Amino acid sequence: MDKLKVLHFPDSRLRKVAQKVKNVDQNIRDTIDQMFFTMYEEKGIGLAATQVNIHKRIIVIDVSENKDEKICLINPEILFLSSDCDIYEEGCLSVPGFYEGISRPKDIKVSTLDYDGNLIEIEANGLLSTCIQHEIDHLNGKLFVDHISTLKRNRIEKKITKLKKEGALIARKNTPNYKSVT
Ligand code: GNR
Ligand code: NI
Repeated sequence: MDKLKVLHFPDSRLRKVAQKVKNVDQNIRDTIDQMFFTMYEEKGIGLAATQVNIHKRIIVIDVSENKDEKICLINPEILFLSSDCDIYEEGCLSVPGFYEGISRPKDIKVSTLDYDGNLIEIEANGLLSTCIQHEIDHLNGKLFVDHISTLKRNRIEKKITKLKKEGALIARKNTPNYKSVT
């Protein structure tokens, strides 16, 4: 299977709002399989279709230690967000090498279609809650850096742009996606 290319901030395609999936057919399931493959290869705990330039409302997640608990969300809708928040150190495959503490609602409830096209509800807290919110943001063209100060965001944008120019960040199929920033 081929790894999909992950777009990097500040690519404007990361700002597109993804479209609802009309039918969970074999084509969609193939996309989901490729997204899981890409997410595991890139050592991410989640991936939104937007990040691989597919503008459909599809998310894959695996926050388990043994990488054996696949969760896929299609057309997710937030039903509940708690008023109390939690801060997690967030990273993003589209913002490689940068991490910031982000405050988000602690507990959430979402309704979503699953891999088989069945409508289900998921209640989440902790890292899974954070991850689902981070991924739904992607489907709406939003990134975790939008939750931090403009000063910090601009600094990150400059550094990533510079690394790309130097060729230190190479987004190509089947190659390591980036060298870490030290
Ligand atoms: O791999 C990832 N780790 C992560 C850590 C804290 C909060 C969110 C995430 S998601 C991220 C993968 C990614 O970019 N998903 O869109
Ligand atoms: Ni992300």
